[in-house]
Amino acid sequence: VKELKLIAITRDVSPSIGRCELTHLPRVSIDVAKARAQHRAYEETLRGLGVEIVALPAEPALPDSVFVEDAAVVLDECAVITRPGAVSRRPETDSIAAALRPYRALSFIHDPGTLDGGDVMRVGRTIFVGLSGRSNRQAIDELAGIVGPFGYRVIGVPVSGCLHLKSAVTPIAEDALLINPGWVNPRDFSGFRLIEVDPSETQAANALRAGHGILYPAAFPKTRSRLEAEGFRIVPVDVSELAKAEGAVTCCSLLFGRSHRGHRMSKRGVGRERGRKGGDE
Ligand code: CIR
Repeated sequence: VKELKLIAITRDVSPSIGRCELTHLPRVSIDVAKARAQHRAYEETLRGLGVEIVALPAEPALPDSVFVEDAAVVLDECAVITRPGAVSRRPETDSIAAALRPYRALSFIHDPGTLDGGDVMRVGRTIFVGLSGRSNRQAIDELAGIVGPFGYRVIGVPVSGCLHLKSAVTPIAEDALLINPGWVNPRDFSGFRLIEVDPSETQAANALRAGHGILYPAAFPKTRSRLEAEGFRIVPVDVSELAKAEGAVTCCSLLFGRSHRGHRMSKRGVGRERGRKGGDE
């Protein structure tokens, strides 16, 4: 089988990251230079796994803009530009829409919907969306309307105790999920092989599957051992500075396959965006 080239959109760490949104952690000072160095190493690690990096310049006025995952949901068939739950993060989406336009037809989430990409987990043709402090039922319904025609089933799942659905559960194989059962109900994911984080490593459920490897924070050795014992190939990355901003490994990239169809060439593409209205987008 010929493999699809993977692309990751990333964005440099904002110099204002110290003013990031915080929900579950106390504010501590973030070393911007160190955060940048770790972010570059993260990009390098993705490159090592065969991923092409499309790096956007830092946005000095947008503290959380390194966390590009929250601004869009990219599927093979389309990309959905979100409307982030935190008001301070809404201006992040314009530049992400511009970066995705060469690759995908775009659709948009509208007021009163709010959606963070960190709440959206696709496994096969199922898209789980966390009902968190950031994402609401209206956005789930709107997303379902956009992706339903492509054959996706969208399921809202309650999340409590953490920021996003993907703080609590992430895919590590076609049929396997890494999960913290304290923050989501494992019964919402019946049918999957579930691997639980080590109970002493509550933040450890966020892993990023890329190519043949799984990018995984160096901070969680016990859960890493569990994963390796189950045969998963772990590629550790040190993301300690961005963790102070409540970021983990999935949130720093938008990872997708280069479209087979050559979206730029297709008549359905540029200039025929669905649901683009004026206003707060
Ligand atoms: C926020 O609260 O929005 C940021 N400080 C952290 C966002 C992390 N995003 C993610 O895990 N998808």
